Order: sequence, then C-alpha cells, then structure tokens
Amino acid sequence: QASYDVHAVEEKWLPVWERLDPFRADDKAVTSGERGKRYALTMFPYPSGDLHMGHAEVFALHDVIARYWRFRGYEVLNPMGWDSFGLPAENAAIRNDTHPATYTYANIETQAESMKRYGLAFDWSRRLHTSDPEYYKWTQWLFLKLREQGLAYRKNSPVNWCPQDQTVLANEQVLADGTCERCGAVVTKKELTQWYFRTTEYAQEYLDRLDDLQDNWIGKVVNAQRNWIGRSEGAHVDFAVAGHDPIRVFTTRPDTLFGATFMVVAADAKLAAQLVTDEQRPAYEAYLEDVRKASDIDRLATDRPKTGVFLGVHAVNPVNGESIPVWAADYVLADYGTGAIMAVPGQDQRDWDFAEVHDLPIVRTVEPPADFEGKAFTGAGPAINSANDEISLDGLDVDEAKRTIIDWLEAKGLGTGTVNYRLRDWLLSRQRYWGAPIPIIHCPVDGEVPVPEDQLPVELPELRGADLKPKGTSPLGGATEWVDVTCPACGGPAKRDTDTMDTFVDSSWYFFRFLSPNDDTQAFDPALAEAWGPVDLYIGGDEHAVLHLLYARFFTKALRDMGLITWDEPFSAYLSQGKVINNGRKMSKSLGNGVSLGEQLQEYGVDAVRLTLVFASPPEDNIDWADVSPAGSLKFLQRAWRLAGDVTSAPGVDPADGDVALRKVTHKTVHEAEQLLESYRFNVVVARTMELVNATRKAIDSGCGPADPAVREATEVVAMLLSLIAPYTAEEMWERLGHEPTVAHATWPTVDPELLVEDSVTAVVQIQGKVRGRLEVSPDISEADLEAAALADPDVVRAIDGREVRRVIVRAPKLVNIVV
Ligand code: ANZ
Repeated sequence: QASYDVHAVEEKWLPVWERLDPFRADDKAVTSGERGKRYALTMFPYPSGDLHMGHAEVFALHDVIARYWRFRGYEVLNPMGWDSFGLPAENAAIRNDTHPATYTYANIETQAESMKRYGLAFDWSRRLHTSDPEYYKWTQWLFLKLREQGLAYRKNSPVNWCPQDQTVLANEQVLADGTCERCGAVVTKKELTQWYFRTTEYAQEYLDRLDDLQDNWIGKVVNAQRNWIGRSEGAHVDFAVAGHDPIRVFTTRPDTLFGATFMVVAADAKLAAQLVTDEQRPAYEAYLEDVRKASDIDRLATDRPKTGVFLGVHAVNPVNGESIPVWAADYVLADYGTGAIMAVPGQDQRDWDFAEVHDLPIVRTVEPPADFEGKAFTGAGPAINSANDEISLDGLDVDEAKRTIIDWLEAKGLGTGTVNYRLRDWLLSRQRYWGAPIPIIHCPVDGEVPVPEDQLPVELPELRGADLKPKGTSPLGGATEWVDVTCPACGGPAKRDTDTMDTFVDSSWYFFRFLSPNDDTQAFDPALAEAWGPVDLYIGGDEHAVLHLLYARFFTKALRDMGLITWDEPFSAYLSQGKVINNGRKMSKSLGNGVSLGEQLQEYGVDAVRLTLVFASPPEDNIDWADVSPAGSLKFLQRAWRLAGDVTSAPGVDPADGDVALRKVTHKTVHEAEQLLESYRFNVVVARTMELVNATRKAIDSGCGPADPAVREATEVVAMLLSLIAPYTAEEMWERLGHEPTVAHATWPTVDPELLVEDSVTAVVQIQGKVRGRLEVSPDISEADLEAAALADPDVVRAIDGREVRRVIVRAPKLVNIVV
C-alpha cells in the first residue's frame, strides 16, 4: 500500500458531508429532553481577509470538543457566523477604495469556503452575519429594551477620543499605554454627548459570580476581569466650601482624614470650572488647555511633574475645622470616584510630590517605623495626630481607624462608608458608518424618541460613493434624506441619531441569536434559550478577556432582569487558546515570519495542519511553528490510514474473540482519551492515538495478524479518535473498514472495565507456611475467587494430598495460606 492523495480525499468527502449534514442541531431532541445538550461556541471572526493560522488553531481545538460531545450522545449546538460590522472592515474598505459592504461580504464568502474545506463540525443552517438587517434589527430592539430598563442612557462627559479613527472609544478600547487598540494612535479626551450602557449596574454581581466560574474559566481571564472591575472599599466624605455645595470626595483611606491638608479637583471636571474664582479663572483656563492633551495613563503616572492651579477657594476639613485650599490638577481624573480628592501628603506619594512643588503643608497621620527614610508612608502603622474634641484615632491600626472614623462621619452626616468600582459604563456610540444605527429620533418637542418597534430595523443607508473617511462626526449626518424624519410622537420634523453602535454590541448577544437565527418575530426564542443555554464551553483569545466577555455578561444579566431567560452567566466554561508564533516571535509583516495558512494547507492538507496544531501543546500554550512538523503529522496519518486497508475481518465481527493484549491497549486508550478530552488535554489524546496505531501495526505484522477482530476494534477506535482532529483521514479509514459514511455517525466504544485491569499479579499459595504454588491472577480478584483458584490448582491439590483442609487465610490478590 502506498499513501493517499490528501487533496483528492478532501474533494471527495466535502460534498458527502454537505449532503449528510451530520452536525445540524435538533432543537426538539433537546426541548423534549430526549438527549442532553451541549452548546459549543468559538468566537466568530471579523471578516478581514482570509482565515489565518490563529483561526486554524482555535477552530481545530474547538472542533475536537464539539465532535467528542456528539459522540458521547449529546445533542450539540455548534454554530458559526461573522462579526461583520465594525472599524476593521470600514478602515480596510476605505484603504481599498470599496464600500464596506462589498469588502465585508466578499471576505465572508472567502472565509466560509475556507472553513468548509477545513472540515469543521458547524451547523451551517444557523449561519448569521451581524451586518445583515435581519440581525441588527434585533440589536436595535435590544438597545431599546435596555433603554426602557434604564440600562441605556445618554450623557455629556469627557470621553476617549481617537484622533486617527476620529471616533470615541470605550475605556476598554484604550490600551494600557494610552493608545487606541485598533490603530495605535494616542487617545485624547473630548467633551461629547454620547450613549452609554449601564454596565456598572452589575459590578458586584460580576465579581461575585467570578468566584463560581473561576474553576472552569481557564487562562488569565478571571483576574483580568477582577482588575478591570476594580473594587475599592472606602468612604465618601463631604468638605464644606463657603458659597458652594460641599465637595464630596472618594477615599480609600478615611483614617487619614486628619492629614488632609488640601483638596484637588480634576482640572477637566465641571466642578473645577464652577469653583474657580474670577481672579484665578485665566490661569485655570490656560492650564485646562494643556490637560486636555494628555492621556489618562500619563496623567496618573507617579513620575509625572505635579502641575496644577489654585482655584482661589478654601474648604473645611470636617474633622479639625481647618481651612484647606482647593486646587485643580491633572493627576485627579474627572470620571473616577467623584472627580475630587482630599490630598493627604503624609500617606500618599503623589500628594506629597504635589505639596512639595506647591509649598503645601504635610502632616503625618500614620506613624512610620523608626528606620523609615521615605517621604509619604503608605504602609500600616498606628494612627497619630488624629484627634479632636469628640474622637481620637491615635494608636489605632489602619483598619480600626477606618471603621472608627466612618462611624463618626456617618453619625455626624459628614460622610458614608462606600464601595467604588473602577469599571465605567460602556460608551457605545461611534461616529462611524459601518455599524447598526442607533434607533432613536431626536425631536425638538419630544426630545429622545425611540423608533417604534414595527419600524425596525433602521436600515443603514447605502451611501455608495460617499466619503466615509473619519471626520469626527458620523458620515450618516450627511445623508439628509435618511436623517430627516417625522417624530413618531408628535409628527413634527425631527432627526435620526446619526451615530452607530460599537461592534461589541453586536457580538454581546450573538450566542442568543444562534438559537433561532431565522426567527423574524423575536430576537431569540426564550424556550430555546432555556433548553440550550448557557454556553457549555466558549473558546477564544485572551485579547477578549475583558471587553467582549464582560459585555456578554452584561447583556445576559440584563436579559435575565427583563425576564427573558432564567440563567445569568453566558459561559459556563471558557478556554483561551495560546497563539501560533514563529521562531519565538509573534508573526508579523515587519519581521517577515508570517506563516500562510493557505500554503500550509496546500502543502500538507487540512488534516495534517489540524493535527499539528492540536498535537503541538496543551491548548492554552503558544505554538511555535518553527518547532512542529506538519510533514511528520502527515506521515502519521498515512500510517493510520494503512491500518484500515490491512484489516481483513468483516465489519460487525465480535471483538470479544480477539487478541486480549491488543484489546487491552484499545480499551485503555479509549478510557484515557475520555478523561483527557474532558480536561482539554487534546495533545495527549494524539499521543495515545499514536501509541494505539503502533500497537495495532505490531499486532498485524508480528502478532495476531490482520484477521483478528481485535485489530478491527483497534483500527475503528483509531478512526473515531482521529475524526475529532483529522476528519478526512478518519472518513477514508471508516470507508476502508467497510462502513457507510460518515464516521461522525459511529457509535463511541463502551469501555470494558475488565480490559482495563492491569496485567496479572502473582499470588503465592502456602501450605503449613511453605510455598507450594503460584497463580497468575487479576489484581482485583475477590477473596472467594482466589481461595477457589488456589484449592483447584494441580500443584496445590498434589501437596494437600488428600488431607483435610482446616483453615484458609486469604490476602487477595497476593497470598493464600492453607492449614491442613
Ligand atoms: C485620600 C488618600 C490617602 C488616598 C492615602 C489614598 C491614600 P483606588 O484604590 O484606585 O480606588 N482618588 C480618588 N478619586 C480619584 C480620582 N478621580 N483621580 C485620581 N485619584 C483619585 O484609589 C482610591 C484613592 O485614589 C482615593 O483614596 C484617592 O486618594 C484617590 F493615604 O484619598 B485617597
């Protein structure tokens, strides 16, 4: 036997699979309770270009579990679609001088073809594209529902602005170095009226539920979310200011209140502009100009020069009645806490630096250790200098002092203990074209008016030939015929909202739409959500750990509160796969180390590429393409395929009559594979399959021979295991073994526990303390069986020689002691 032609085999099976469609999910099997359900989800791609190695990896890993669950008798929902709105497609279309729709749908077709060729177990009948009006109609509907619930609202505030993409960004889209996640430009701030989702509504619930999820969320995701939500416990404290409302601050260290020697308001907070005296206003306004240019990251950096201006007013420290000056500075952010702080230079280094530069008093309220040589002391220690006529914190440790001062403040109505979260509401409006229009009409009489449900979707006007380049306002503003409408409430002239929704809105709920993608009466069928939800395993990249996962959690909780679903977390388990790198580096154009998926598939075929990706490492680790061997994978697949050609027994032959040694290897392999698959150790499954191939080859060539039923049994198991990873080879093997396609319909083998028994142990039989016989027995033999076997052994019978057996002491499986 030679080998098979990988490409001919691909051509051969694709149409067969298309005809048999073995992975179509049957809702009824699940709603009727006939079969258990599994919802397998892998992140749907952006349609930018063709699939790349990263897709190839995640799809190969995902396919293993989806196919395995099906083998185990579950009804599996495994859908695929495209996240087809958004900036990447729009920017690429502008670069290529085409319309985003043309670019997007052409890429979708390319990717769909590639995915089909890649042999993935998707239910293609559920395919969706978020840029289809049939989809975004429901994105708009959900927006309106969220607004009804008070979870979507519009407000004016300083927002992140990408000067390159000319659009606002959510906090989550600004990288740690203060740049735009999409284009790398430094993000600045701008004052705008924008739409928000009230994601903070569930801040504490996200955290609480992470505790339950963390065991099944693999990777760095859980901590990334915890940090992003950023819970801090502290207090709100009010500082009186003559002629103004009191200034409220958020502090995590209310115990240091006696050391608050000045206050700082974010220079770009409205409060600063309200407080500033006429005399100080010119200096303040000049300063504000500069502040607007800096990013949040720069502003918070500890080594940044501590600039600021005095606002000309004083506040009263509520614990000691001292008059303390109020400054504006950039190291306090407008949109965190209350946008104002009490500055405690004795315990906070940034406050200390500011005090030094601007010559403000410093009072320590926590005693540093004797050998302390630093400036601000941020550590723990007894409180000092912290007493008034009514209360003394002196001597208390930090936690006691906090509790004591909060009680006092609450009793006096000067403050309250509180919890603050770093998490901000999600800014969702974008001043760009390629997204779902926000279904709101602005009327001079009625204000914000939702588009009536029966008028959804608000279709995106085509704007063929229009200039979509970013200009800072939405290109939809130029489509006057589309913008000018009559107000649904009063019938007078009104205008559509011209912003579109962030693409992350589309992808926050797509796993609901997969349940009933063709339903034109509702976003999804709640009965199907009950039957299929939540997603049992979600596989995708770390880069979505914060953004997408948190947004999906928000939508799920909101839908629960609307009474549309009963479960409240979208993803019961999450697995983030590693990256495919090359020569130790991330693949990139500039390094010239990119690996083309198309070329790999051309050279080695789909199965060898998939096998290589699954075999290379545990799913969560990176794969260095320089270290793997797709040629070796192909060789192994050919070897497995040859086994199927050698088998000479007929399909259906009873394996019970087969060679026990080989059967043991087979059953042990299945048993281990089950455990390995449940714990996502797919690479080890490949190793075990290779071992089984070797054992079978040996049995054919130098053991029991090709006609032994155990050889068939082993080869069929190889085909089933391989079908999880290398479906073409497996299908070809299945056919050679005399079965009808498809191997996906094969029955997963039942492990025979007797065949898992480790090789036999030697039991010693003694008579009157002397060894008289040895028996080969199973290690888990029962006492009774071992006694019977010992008494029936010919050597033992001879040694007893007809004498009466008075006592038998059995220590299974190793010893039998006979007293005559
Ligand atoms: C007084 C104080 C004394 C503080 C001290 C810290 C140490 P996290 O943990 O991140 O929540 N803060 C409050 N609002 C701020 C804003 N808008 N911009 C910049 N800083 C702000 O941090 C809370 C602490 O950060 C608060 O507690 C406040 O300073 C500062 F020894 O109040 B603290």
